[in-house]
Amino acid sequence: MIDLYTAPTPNGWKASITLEELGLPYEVRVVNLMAGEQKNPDYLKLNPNGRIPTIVDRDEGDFAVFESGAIMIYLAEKTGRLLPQDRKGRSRVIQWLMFQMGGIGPMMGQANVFFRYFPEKIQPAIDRYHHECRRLFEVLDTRLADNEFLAGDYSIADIANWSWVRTYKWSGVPVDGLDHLRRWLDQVRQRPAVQKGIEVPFKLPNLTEDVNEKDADEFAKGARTMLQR
Ligand SMILES: N[C@@H](CCC(=O)N[C@@H](CS)C(=O)NCC(=O)O)C(=O)O
Repeated sequence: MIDLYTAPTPNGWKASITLEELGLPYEVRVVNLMAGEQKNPDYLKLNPNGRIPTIVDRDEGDFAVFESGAIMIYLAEKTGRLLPQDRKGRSRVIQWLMFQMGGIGPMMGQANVFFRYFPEKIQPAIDRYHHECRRLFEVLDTRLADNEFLAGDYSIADIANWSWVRTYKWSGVPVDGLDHLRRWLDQVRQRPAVQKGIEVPFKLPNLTEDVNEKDADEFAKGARTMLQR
């Protein structure tokens, strides 16, 4: 049994979708980010960075893993699935996973901060992150033109990138003209494990694939409090 400490965000969905895909039994522990629970001393013992997600593998002496990419690799290795075992295949998946960890995630995260959460609209900062996200989306689109998935068979690289890119409307980044990316977004969305994983720890109002502006304002107010911690 695995404990999953999470909240309804892209990094959280990376872990919950992976657990669902692998069919591993897990218990959800909701971390209320707006209330600052990610900074509680007990939680910091599991995740020194004070963020979600974290897993605790109770079958392995309560072994804790933080950082969503490290969690995905740990779970894939535990089961021998979603990450090839040959050196080149494994490297390809890890390259596209790192592309998400070092590029898509941080850039979309900053786009959200400047486009959605900052009370002041600093247009050059918004433009900078929107431009960089669009550039990264184009890299994915080019890759997906000749490949059904990012790195061979469907893998943790697809789960990681998909969990973020699906929120492109929230980040304000257009996907017009990126037909291969849109094909892949739809294809991954159809997977039953993905549909379950994105409802963990609970279903969000319309903030991801559709953005309802009233819900968006409410959410942005709460998210602003996190920027001060
Ligand atoms: N590099 C970390 C980033 C985790 C992260 O930024 N999580 C966000 C939610 S998507 C969070 O916990 N935010 C709370 C905060 O900023 O206090 C990972 O991939 O696990």
